[in-house]
Amino acid sequence: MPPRLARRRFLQAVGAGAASLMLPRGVCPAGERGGKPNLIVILADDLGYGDVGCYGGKAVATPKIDALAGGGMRFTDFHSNAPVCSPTRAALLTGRYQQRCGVEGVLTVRGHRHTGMDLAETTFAEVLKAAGYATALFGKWHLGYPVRFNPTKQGFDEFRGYVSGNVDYHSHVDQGGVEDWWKDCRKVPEKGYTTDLITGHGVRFIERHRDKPFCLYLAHESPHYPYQGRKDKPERIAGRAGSPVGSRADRAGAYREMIQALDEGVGQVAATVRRLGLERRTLIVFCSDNGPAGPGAAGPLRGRKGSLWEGGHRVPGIACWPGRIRAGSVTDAAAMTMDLFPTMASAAGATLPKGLDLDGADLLPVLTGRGKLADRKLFWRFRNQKAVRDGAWKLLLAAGAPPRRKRPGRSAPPTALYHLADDLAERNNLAEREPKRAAALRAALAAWEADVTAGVQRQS
Ligand SMILES: [Ca+2]
Repeated sequence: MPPRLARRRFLQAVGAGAASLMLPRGVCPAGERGGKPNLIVILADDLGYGDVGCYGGKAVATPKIDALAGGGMRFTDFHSNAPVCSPTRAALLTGRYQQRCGVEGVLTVRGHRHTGMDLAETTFAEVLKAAGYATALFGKWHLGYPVRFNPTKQGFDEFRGYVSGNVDYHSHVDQGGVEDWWKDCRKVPEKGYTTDLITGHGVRFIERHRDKPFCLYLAHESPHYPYQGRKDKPERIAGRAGSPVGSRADRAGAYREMIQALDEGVGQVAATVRRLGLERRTLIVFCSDNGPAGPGAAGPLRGRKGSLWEGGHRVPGIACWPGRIRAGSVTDAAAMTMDLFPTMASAAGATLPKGLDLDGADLLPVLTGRGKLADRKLFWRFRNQKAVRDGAWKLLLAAGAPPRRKRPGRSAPPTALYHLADDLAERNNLAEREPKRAAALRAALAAWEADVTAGVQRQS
C-alpha cells in the first residue's frame, strides 16, 4: 500500500483523521484578519504543572506568566509530546510525532554528540521563513550537536544559545565539560545569566523587527538544572563539568530564583510587544517541554519528568493574542506541543510544502472561540512506556522493567486505564473493569506505533 494511503486508512481507523485533516494538505487557512501576525513561542524547560501561580502553584509567585494567561487563554489539558526535552522539541519543530523523525529520547552529551535531527525534516521556522517571516531561536536547541545540525540549517535566521540539554547558567559549559554558547554556527562566548541573555536577545530581536513579521522561538533553560540563581558562582569550567545539578544546598531556593528570572523574562517580552504597539498583531504562546524534576511541582498530577503519568507531560500552556483570544479564557481542549506548528502556519496564512503531513491540529478555532478541535486520539511513547488519550480515557502501558528500578512503587502497572475527568491523579486503574475499552485503546496504540515508526531509524 502506498504510504500516504496507508496513513489515511490508519487515521480513519484510529479516528484521528478529522483533527489532522482540519489542515488541508499543502494549504493553510489565511489569517482571518489578513496580514501576518508576529509569532512568539516561549518554551520553559522542565517547568511543572504545579510550578506556576495560575495553575495553583504556591512555591513561587509568577505574576508575569499569570498576567499572560489573564490576557489570553489558559489550557488545563496541554501536553508536551514527550516527558523529556529533545523529543518534545522535535515535535514542536516538525509539527509531527517525534517518532517519525527518530528523535525519541534525549540527545545526550555522552552518547549523541555526533548526531542530530535529520535536516530533511521540515520545521516551522522553514515554513514561516518562506512565508516572509524573520526567524530566530534564542536559548536551547537540543536537536543536534555538530554544526551541520545547527538551528540556522533548519530555518532560523539567527541563533544565540546552546545546543546541549543544559549549561552552567553563568559559564555556559555543558554537562560534559564543553563550552556551549553559540552565535549561529560559531562558538561566541557571552557574559551573563542564561535566562537574562535569552530574554535580552528576544527583546532586541522584537525591537529590530518591529516593522515586519517575525517568528521568535525563545527556548529558556529555566528551571532545568543546574540549580543556580543570578547571584551564584559559575561551577562548571571547560574540561571539568562537575556535578550536573550544581552544588547549591538550597535547591528549592535556587529553583524559586530561577523561575522568578523566567517570569521576569516573560514579562519583559510581553512589555516589549506592548511598548511597540504590536500587542494586537502578536500571538504569544508559553508552555513547558515536559513535567518537573528536582524541586519542581506537578500539582495534582501523578508522576514527573520521564514518566507517562500526567505529571510527566501535562504542562502549563498559555496563548495570548489581544483582539483574537478572549482575555481570561480557560479551555479544557486537549492540545499538544506538535499543534503549535500548524497553529502558527494557519495564523500566518503560510503554505505548507507539498506532501507535508502534519500530525498536529490547528488550535486557532479553540483560541478564537470560533470552533472546537475534531475528535482525535493523542499518543505518547517513551522508553518502555506508552499511552493513548481518547477523551477522558487514558490507557497507560509500561512494558518490561519498571522505568525506575530503584523506586518500583512509582512505576506504572503493566496495563492501566484511567478516567481522567474523575481521576486526574491516576489512582484508580479501571483496566479490569473495562476490558473492551482497554483492548480498543491498545489496538489504537499498536496501529499508531506501526504508522509513526514505519521505515524510521531511531536517533536515540
Ligand atoms: Ca525539559
